[in-house]
Amino acid sequence: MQLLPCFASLVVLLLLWTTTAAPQRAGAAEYLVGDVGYGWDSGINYAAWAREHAFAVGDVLVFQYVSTQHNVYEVTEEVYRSCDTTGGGGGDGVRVKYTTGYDRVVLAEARGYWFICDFPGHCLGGMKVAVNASAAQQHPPPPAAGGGGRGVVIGASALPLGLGVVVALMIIM
Ligand SMILES: [Cu+2]
Repeated sequence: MQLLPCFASLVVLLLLWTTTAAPQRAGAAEYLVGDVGYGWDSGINYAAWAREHAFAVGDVLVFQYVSTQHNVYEVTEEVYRSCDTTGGGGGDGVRVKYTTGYDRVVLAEARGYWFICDFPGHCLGGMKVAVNASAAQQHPPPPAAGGGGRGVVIGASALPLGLGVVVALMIIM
């Protein structure tokens, strides 16, 4: 009769062990803006796309597009709203211009980022995206150089520990 609760605790312990020792996703995330099949193009709701993700410092945005038809300007929030890159109030509000057709933008700082396409009419037509990179680590930091990943290390050390606890509990019961 004592077998059942003992077995139950064993299952619980094993579950605890596997969840805590599961390999973690290391490093920053990379996001293809607009996702596969769409990319950076006209007629896509990038506000909806951005809402689906939680961006953090170190993450990378990839803009994929036909370079003769679009470009990517990182701009101020003001220009993002007005779509006016001609420079109404002093500076033109354009931080960086990307034009290769495959641009990787690292979100290096914890702040808002605003991107538009500067081809005539595209920004006004909705080809713009705003993301906010949070300082809080959404992902574990990348492993140190040469390391094979934290998950492996944790798993290796947790295995004997987890087994030890299970065995000890079985003896007690
Ligand atoms: Cu465009």
